[in-house]
Amino acid sequence: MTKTIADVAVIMGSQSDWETMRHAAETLEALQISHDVRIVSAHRTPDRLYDFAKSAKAEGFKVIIAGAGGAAHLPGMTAAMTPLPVFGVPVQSHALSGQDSLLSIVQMPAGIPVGTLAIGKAGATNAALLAAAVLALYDPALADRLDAYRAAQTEKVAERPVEVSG
Ligand code: RP5
Repeated sequence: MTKTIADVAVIMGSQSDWETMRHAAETLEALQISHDVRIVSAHRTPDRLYDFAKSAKAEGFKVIIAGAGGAAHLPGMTAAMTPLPVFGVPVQSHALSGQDSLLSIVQMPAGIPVGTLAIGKAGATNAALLAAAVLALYDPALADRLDAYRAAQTEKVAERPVEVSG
């Protein structure tokens, strides 16, 4: 297992999840939050999952973002093996448009929490923002960057809609 010093681990079940999870990584990048991105499949690489989750805290990670699709047990299995906060991103599946992923991740029995975000890009982006909010509690400079990110977002919203031709 690769060792990297980073605050946030972004893991996903498959290379095919990257198109969604890249939005988490890009948002972390925009906020200058150190992160490490890995493919960890709960069913195809169970030993890798075990090694990652068991050592994540000792490696120095503070928050884990886990994205998966279909029978998406990656976030829940990860949360079961680490005391770190885990945010789950349901990746949009072909068969059921991500509803399977969403329900698999959100319906954790009481005792092991996974903070579950929206399906797809919005969820990946918001997982990064939620990770940022957690880290910002103890990092005033990051808190300022997060405030600036939100202010820039607010600035972009026009007061009135414009006509769109077509
Ligand atoms: C899950 O199965 C992955 O998280 C992915 O969303 C889905 C499909 O994986 P691939 O068949 O594209 O590798 O494990």
